[in-house]
Amino acid sequence: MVHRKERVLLAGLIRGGTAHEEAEESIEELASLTETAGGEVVSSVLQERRKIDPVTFIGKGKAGEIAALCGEEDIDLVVFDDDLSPAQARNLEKITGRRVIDRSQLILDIFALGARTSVAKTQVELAQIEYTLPRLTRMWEHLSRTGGGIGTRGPGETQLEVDRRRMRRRIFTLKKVLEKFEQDRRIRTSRRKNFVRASLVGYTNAGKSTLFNRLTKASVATGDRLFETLDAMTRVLRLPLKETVLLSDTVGFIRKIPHDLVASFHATLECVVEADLVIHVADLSHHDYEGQIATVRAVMEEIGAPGKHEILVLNKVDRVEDEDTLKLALRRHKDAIPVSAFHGWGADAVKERLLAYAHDRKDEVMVLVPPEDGKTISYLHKYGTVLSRELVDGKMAVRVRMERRYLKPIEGYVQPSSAD
Ligand SMILES: Nc1nc2c(ncn2[C@@H]2O[C@H](COP(=O)(O)OP(=O)(O)OP(=O)(O)O)[C@@H](O)[C@H]2O)c(=O)[nH]1
Ligand SMILES: [Mg+2]
Repeated sequence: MVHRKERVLLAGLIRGGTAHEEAEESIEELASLTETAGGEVVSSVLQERRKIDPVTFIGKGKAGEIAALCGEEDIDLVVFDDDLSPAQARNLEKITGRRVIDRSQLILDIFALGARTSVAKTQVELAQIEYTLPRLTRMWEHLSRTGGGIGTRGPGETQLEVDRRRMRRRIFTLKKVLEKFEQDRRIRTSRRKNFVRASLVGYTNAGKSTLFNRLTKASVATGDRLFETLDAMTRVLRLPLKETVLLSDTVGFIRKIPHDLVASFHATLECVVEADLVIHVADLSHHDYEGQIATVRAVMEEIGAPGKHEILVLNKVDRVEDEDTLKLALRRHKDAIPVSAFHGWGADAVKERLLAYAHDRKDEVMVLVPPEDGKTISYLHKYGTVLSRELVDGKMAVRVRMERRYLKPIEGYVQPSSAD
C-alpha cells in the first residue's frame, strides 16, 4: 500500500480585535507548518466570533460544519490555529470523529521530528512533557468522571499520581542534563572575553543559517522548511584590524510560539540572551516581513533579551522584483542592510557594520607593565587585542585595544594618551 499523507483541515478564529488579515496570515503560516510536519492541507475554515466558546472553542454550529467537511473531504486530522483547552480538544474530537490538535502541538511535533543534536532532543522532550503534564491531570479527571463509580476512580487516580510523579522526575533529570550543557558552553566561550558576541536572530526561514555560512564559511544545514535549525552553533569570525566576533546561529522564531518551547530552549537561546548585539535577519521577499520583524522583537522580550543593539538585515533582495518594496523598507528602517545571503550580496556590508560596532566599544591605549608581571600581560591578551609590544626603558610597552570596562582593573598602568 502506498503511504498516504495525512489529510488536514485547518481551523481558525477571528476574534473581536484581531484583524482579518492577521488571522489569514496566521492560517497561511499554519498551512506551511502542517506541510513541514508532513501533512497535506485540504481545506481551511475561518470563523468570526467575539468570544471563544468554552465548550467547542469555535462555536457549536461551526464545529458541526467542520464535522460535515471532514466526512466530505476524507479528513484525518483537524488543526486549530490557537491553543485549545483539553476539554475543547476532546469535545471537538467527539463532534468531528477525527484527531484534533492545536498550533502548539503541531510546532512541538515539528521540533520533535527535526531535533538532531542531543541538546535539541533533550529540550524538545522537556517541552513536550511540560506541555502534557497539566493536560494529563484533566485527561484522567475526565476518565474517572465518565467511567464513573467505584473501581474505576480509585485506580485511575492512583495511575494518575504515578504518571505525574514519573513525569516530574523526568523533568528534573532533563533540566539537570540541560544545565550541564549550558555550563559546558559557558566554559567554552568564557575564555574569549576579548571577542564581541553577536547572534543571528530572525523569523524561521528568513535565511539566518545561509548568512551564517556566508559570513563564517561554515556549513550549517539550510533548507526551505520551517525550523531547519534547532540548536545553536557558534563560530569565530575574524575581521580586519584584528577584531574578532563570536557569531552564533540559532533556532528561528514564529508567531504564537508555544510558551513551553521558549522555556525549554533556554540552552539554545542562551547565546542570544548573552550576545552583545544581534543581527536580525528579515525575509524581505515575504509579504508580511514587517509583521515578522515585530514578532521577532516581541519574542526577544519574552526570552529576556529586550533592547539589544540590533543590525537589521533585509535578506533575499534577489527575490524582490518590485523596487518600491526595498525603497519603502529602507525608508522605514534607516540603518537596515539589503542582503542576498544566497548570492553573497551585502555580506561585506554586514561585516563592516560588525567591525564598526566592535571597534567603537574599545579604546586604544598604551600600557606600561614591568616585564616580570606576567599576570597583567596575560590579562591584556585575554581581555584585549594586543597591537604591539616592545621593551622601552626596562618596561614592557603594550599597545592594546580594550573595552573600557576591562580597563578598570589595570588603570594604574595605562599611559595618558597624547590626545588628552
Ligand atoms: N532567493 C534567496 N533564497 C534565500 C536567501 N537566503 C536564504 N534563502 C533560502 O531560504 C531558505 C531558508 O534559509 P535558511 O538559511 O535555512 O533559513 P533560517 O533562517 O536559518 O531558517 P530556520 O533555521 O528554519 O529558522 C533556504 O531554502 C535558503 O536557500 C537569499 O538571499 N535569497
Ligand atoms: Mg537556520
